[in-house]
Amino acid sequence: MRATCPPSKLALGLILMTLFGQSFGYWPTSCGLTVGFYNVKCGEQDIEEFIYNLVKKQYEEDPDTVSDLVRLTFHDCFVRGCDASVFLDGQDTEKTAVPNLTLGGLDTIDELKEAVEKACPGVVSCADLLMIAARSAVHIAGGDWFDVETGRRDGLVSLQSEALANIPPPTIPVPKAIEIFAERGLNKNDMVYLLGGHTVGTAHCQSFKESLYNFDGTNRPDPTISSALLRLLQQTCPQNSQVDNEAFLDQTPKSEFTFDNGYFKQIVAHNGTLEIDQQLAIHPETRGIVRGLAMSRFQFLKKFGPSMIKMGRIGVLTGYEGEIRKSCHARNNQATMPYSVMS
Ligand code: HEM
Ligand SMILES: *[C@@H]1O[C@H](CO)[C@@H](O)[C@H](O)[C@H]1NC(C)=O
Ligand SMILES: CC(=O)N[C@H]1CO[C@H](CO)[C@@H](O)[C@@H]1O
Repeated sequence: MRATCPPSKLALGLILMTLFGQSFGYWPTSCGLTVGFYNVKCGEQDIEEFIYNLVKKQYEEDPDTVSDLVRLTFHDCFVRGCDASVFLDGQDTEKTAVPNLTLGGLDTIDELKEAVEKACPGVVSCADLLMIAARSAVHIAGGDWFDVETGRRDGLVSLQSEALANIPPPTIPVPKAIEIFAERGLNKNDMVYLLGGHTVGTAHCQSFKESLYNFDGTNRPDPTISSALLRLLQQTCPQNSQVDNEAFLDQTPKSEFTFDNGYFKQIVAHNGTLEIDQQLAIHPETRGIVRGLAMSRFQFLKKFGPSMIKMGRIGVLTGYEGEIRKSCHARNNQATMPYSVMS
């Protein structure tokens, strides 16, 4: 997978920026992506603002919108790059993988795409739509604004096996997590900032039940979880119940769908819902960064956007690669080839 951008493209981007940046009305940045790629492509319509307003309405109706969209960017970008492959329907596509059983926001994306197609048909890729929508949601939920890079095209391939191999389980050890982020051009700091995405949303019992009753095969709970949180999570997820309830990732009351540093404050207080959350605050490689963010909301909000931009560069398709899908859950020409034979 192309984790980072080839330097030649970056250099070319810089030259183009100097020569033509002004006249095109956008700044080429890197990986063939640019800030404001759609500026002159939808007539009078400012498509980023158009998407922002739709997301605002959706968030007001259902605050899950922010957690759904932010998590989708992670699942899209970590599997085959940010190419909207996470949305494709079909047998054995990414979203049929076990970690994807709980992915929300697919309807939200369909609604956004339909509206965008009416306003500016055939122009905006699903991969860019997701990034613009997630940035909008973060800002609406209290986070800092960041200028997203755009110009991605949509991929034609989506494989369940790749989702299974690339989406880390909640029990992943911190050093292993650092490794898989590094393979994608994201350093340890980026990883911690991005995991700050867990300041919004929920997890299902199946994602943390082992920590409550049989941590690491010990037949005991995770000894590092605070007793107050352990009690709450055990109530939410009784040992012998098959019901897959949900618990908040950020335990700060009234902050479950607000973009702030509440998550970092909570994990420092041993209140991490997932094992990875709990470990992030404990492991010597990451605990210093976590403590810094727990002390400064300003610092976290400032750092999150730039790391999202970096994640947004993973394995992107540009130029004549891929396609601009009309509907996010299907390739434009479904008849051409079965998903599994393409590469
Ligand atoms: C080592 C890396 C990561 C692991 C192991 C991990 C794991 C998980 C798990 C197990 C859940 C709960 C799923 C469920 O039970 O419903 C979850 C939720 C979530 N994750 Fe992560 N995650 C990681 C990184 C990220 C990153 C980089 C982002 C985004 C920047 C992110 C954003 C989210 C969000 C927003 C939710 C809440 C979703 C909802 O409320 O529906 N995660 N994550
Ligand atoms: C930890 O979480 C529990 C359960 O939500 C809560 O009662 C407790 O106040 C939290 N601790 C802190 C320091 O906020
Ligand atoms: C959201 C989504 O597509 N979920 C799918 C996850 O996988 C199961 C079976 O593997 C499908 O039935 C779900 O539709």
